[in-house]
Amino acid sequence: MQFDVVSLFPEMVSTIGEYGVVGRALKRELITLDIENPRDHTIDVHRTVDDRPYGGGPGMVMKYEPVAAAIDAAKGKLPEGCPVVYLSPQGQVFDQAMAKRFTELPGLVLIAGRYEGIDERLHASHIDEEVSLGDFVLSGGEIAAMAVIDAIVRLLPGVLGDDESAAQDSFMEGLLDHPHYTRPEVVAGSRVPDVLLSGDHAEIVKWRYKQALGRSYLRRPDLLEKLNLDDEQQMLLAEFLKEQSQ
Ligand code: 4GO
Repeated sequence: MQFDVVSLFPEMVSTIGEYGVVGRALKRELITLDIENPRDHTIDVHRTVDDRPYGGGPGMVMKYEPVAAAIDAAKGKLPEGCPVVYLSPQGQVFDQAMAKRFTELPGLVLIAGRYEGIDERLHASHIDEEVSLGDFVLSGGEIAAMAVIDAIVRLLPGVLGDDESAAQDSFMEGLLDHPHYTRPEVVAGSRVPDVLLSGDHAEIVKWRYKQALGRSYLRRPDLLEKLNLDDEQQMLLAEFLKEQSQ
């Protein structure tokens, strides 16, 4: 999959390609990551990318032309039919389902805004989707674009190794993760749950699933609402709550 990010801070964005899972995917040529700086698409001597807002008020707005030219350049490098996504708190909220949908694409252009954002007219002419990481404000779209890329790349076929991708067991989908433990068996007087030391794989799978259900119920009831639990899941959750109260 090919990613192109439009950003005034290209070095900030390229760091995601230097570490971990995304770094490995880049090295193995499972993805490409390119960056277009609107400043390289200015034509005035001052290389101006921002200007004062019409109507007045504080802050600056990213100018139409340099951003439009940067998007055009990015699209020119990618296959036909790669959508252009603008990151902002006004967008549709990003989630795992959206990450999955994006993995079907040959590529993605992500626009990282700065200042008060981009000239509104870019939405009609150049932008296909507006996406938000959640209800908070960042000083730039770069970190949001990097998060979206990370979430997509780890879902691409062949990116995670066999042991890493166990975390994608489909029956855990839509739930919070279960607790994890590693050596030593006792730390600060706290023991690893016996079941995890039992070697009974079926019991361990069941325990983890029950924990995932229970944690989701307690911390994110909105997630469970969406899942419509069947009888067996209801029973496991009831067991969790009973054990919790003991
Ligand atoms: C995205 C971008 C928040 C998000 C942003 C978010 N803030 N919640 N700030 O995903 C326009 C200029 C948007 C700064 C950008």
